[in-house]
Amino acid sequence: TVTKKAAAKKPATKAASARKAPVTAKALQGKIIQHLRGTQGTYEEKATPQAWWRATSFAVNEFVMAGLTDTQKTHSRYDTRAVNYLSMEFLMGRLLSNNLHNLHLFDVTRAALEGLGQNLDDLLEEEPDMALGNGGLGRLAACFLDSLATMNLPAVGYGIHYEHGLFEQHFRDGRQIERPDAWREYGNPWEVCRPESAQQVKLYGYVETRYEGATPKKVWHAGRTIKAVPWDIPIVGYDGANVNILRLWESRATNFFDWDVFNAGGYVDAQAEQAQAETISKVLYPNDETDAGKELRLIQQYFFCAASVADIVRRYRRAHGDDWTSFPKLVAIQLNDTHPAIAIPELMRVLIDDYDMAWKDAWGICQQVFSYTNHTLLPEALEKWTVRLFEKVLPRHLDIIYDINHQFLTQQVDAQWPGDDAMKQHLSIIEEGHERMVRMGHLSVVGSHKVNGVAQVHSDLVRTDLFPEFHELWPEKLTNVTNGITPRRWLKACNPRLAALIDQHIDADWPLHLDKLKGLIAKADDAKFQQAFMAVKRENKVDLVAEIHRLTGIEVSPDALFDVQIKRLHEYKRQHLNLLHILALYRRLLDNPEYNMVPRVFLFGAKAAPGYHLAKDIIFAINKVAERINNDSRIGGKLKVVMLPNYRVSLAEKMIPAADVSEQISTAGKEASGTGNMKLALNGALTIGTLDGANIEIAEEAGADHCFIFGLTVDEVKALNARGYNPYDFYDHDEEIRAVLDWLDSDYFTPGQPGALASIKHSLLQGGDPYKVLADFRAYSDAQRNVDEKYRDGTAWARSAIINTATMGKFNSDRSIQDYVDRIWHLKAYPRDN
Ligand code: T68
Repeated sequence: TVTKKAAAKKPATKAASARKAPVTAKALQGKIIQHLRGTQGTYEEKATPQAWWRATSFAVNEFVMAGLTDTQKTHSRYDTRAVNYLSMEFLMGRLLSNNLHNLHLFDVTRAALEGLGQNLDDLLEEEPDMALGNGGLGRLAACFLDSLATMNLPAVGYGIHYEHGLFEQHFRDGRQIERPDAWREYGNPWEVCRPESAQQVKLYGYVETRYEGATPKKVWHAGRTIKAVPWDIPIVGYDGANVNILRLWESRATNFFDWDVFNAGGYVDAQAEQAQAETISKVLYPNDETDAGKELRLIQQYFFCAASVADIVRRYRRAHGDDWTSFPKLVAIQLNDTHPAIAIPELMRVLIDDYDMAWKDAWGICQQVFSYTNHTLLPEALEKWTVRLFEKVLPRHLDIIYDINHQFLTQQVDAQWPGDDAMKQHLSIIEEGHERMVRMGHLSVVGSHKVNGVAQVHSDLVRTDLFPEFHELWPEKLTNVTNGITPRRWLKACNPRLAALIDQHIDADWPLHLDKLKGLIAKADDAKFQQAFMAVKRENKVDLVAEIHRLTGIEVSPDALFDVQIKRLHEYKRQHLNLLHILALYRRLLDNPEYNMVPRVFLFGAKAAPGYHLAKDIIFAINKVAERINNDSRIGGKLKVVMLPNYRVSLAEKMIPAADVSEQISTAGKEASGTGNMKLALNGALTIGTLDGANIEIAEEAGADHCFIFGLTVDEVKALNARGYNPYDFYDHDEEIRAVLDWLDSDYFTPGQPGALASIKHSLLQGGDPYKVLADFRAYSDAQRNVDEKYRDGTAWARSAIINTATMGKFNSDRSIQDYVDRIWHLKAYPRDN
């Protein structure tokens, strides 16, 4: 065993290792063939592309697993402090390309496959996306895992092994159709099942109070027990760094089925219990930014939190037994939004009920261990559960929450605001009303030592608008960690041409030290570099043109400006503002065929929550407007509109490198951060955006001359709301706004179906335009005019594009993780011994 002192001597960083592949092409060929024959049971002449992809993944996995073993040995040898990242969502995308890049195996694998008559790019397309998330929140968790491994930080991601990830999106006559996602229908070469680490999770039942010793003891008699089976996905750090794990829990029935019922002839009944238990990890809820309050969702949350807490406690006890003194020194638990907040009362329950710890000690541990990240201010996304549901599903946890709340209100709140009952009601974890509710946000704040927002403006609003009294009570608790993205996936792997160009001009270790991109600023005025940079962009656009054609049959020109809006469909993200502007351009072109504009392709990618009707109507409208515009010969190909189906991580990887303009046009104060904004700017797109979320910090880094900022600010939105916003002011007085809204309401875009697109106009007028689309329209249109003008000046555009790439170093997720380490987790790096 190694003493703490020895552990402290461990170097915190390792010099970037040689960038050499750990294997020759010849040896790798041997491994691929071995897997093709030995694990896939096929052979070269017969193998399908699927089988080649699998065999290649298994060959690469040998290196992954070696790194995993070394890392785990290192962690256990030094008894490391680790962060446990609890998240309902991990939007991993594909793993092969990323693992190849992070292991420096990409080129050698390409060569090995070439020798076998296979093309690596084609095989990469065989891998289904791991779409176990909705959007930014889930993708952020995936980027963070990449950074944690790369930075040699001990970390485990905990989540749910959904059988079906986010639905597959199709369009039928322009409307979104959902189909189940079946990412592991044929197995997944990266995951390892760990039956030895399975856990039991209890649900339902009742709580008995036993009066035996000095203090009464609560005993939870659960009504059901479910088995949680872990699947581990190795997370490969960049450049020979650690391999951490993402542990995803699958639900199973505790007994395969009830033999008594079965023997009595009730085969179907016996299976019912199994089916019910397995429902828990069956499917990812496809709602972003809403809270539907469904029983199954609460059970999903508790299921993975209980299994994860049990696993964390098991790992700790393996080294420390019943001595809990080191627990808060070795364990940090990060709650990715309030979805895993139930882990707080669960750890309390384990410590108190299972290990007989005193309340005060258990609570002290919880507050040291937990921290919480807030990702939204939207009221409809702030989670609340009815007390009634809690009582039924988690009766013991409701007790514990009451106790936490009682202590909090009578001690902390009363000390700060003596006798102020209104304040108690306001801050209580329990919301009073005709139906009493448990406020998961309040529980998370009370139970955590740190709470962070995800961009500066968002964190400021968390302090001033969302939790001002908590901020007054605990001035040190609320902090900011601006989001980031991994430059390995979002530049090196997805944009190999740009990565190669960058390699020629700055140190090749920029994927570890993204600030080094600043070295490109000196090249921004260099005509040759500008040419090379824009040549890369153009080649990426040519690739995307082919993909667009393959997916939609629509032909677009790579010489047009590519204007890209990719994100979940939500009113606050304002895809309909983009659409109204497209309609305005179309109308200007029809009015005046000479209307002077750079040919432009408007590209969209977006899924709508299946129950979010207006969002689906906006998708339908975009598709219908696209159909009409793309087939209108009168406008001379100056305008094209394309909504690509089934937007997901792997499609983002194709669209982002080809984007000229990045649409970040949310209503100020609504987008907590955004991360697509960072990916697009890093790949040389110019942002047209509002002063919202991380756009503000992007504009600060790139400089105002290299973005197109427009629209109401957070304060102006507030002021407008305060004096009373009336969208008719704009409809009545702006002729163009009126014309395009009326146009949408006609049957121009939906021949024979008048009013098919009316819901959008309705929401913007009678609906009160809650997201201020009309108020920002004119400013947006003017900003788009500036985009157009700048694009005509190729040199100015190239210069700005280069400066965008050069200045995005701040948005490396390694920097975000370092902020978490410094402000919240206080972890130390442990490069693996090998
Ligand atoms: C996003 N949130 C924020 N939520 O909208 C975005 N919500 O501004 C931010 O950049 C990103 O988080 C990362 O911080 C989400 O993506 C969800 O997907 C979600 C899912 C379920 C329930 C609530």
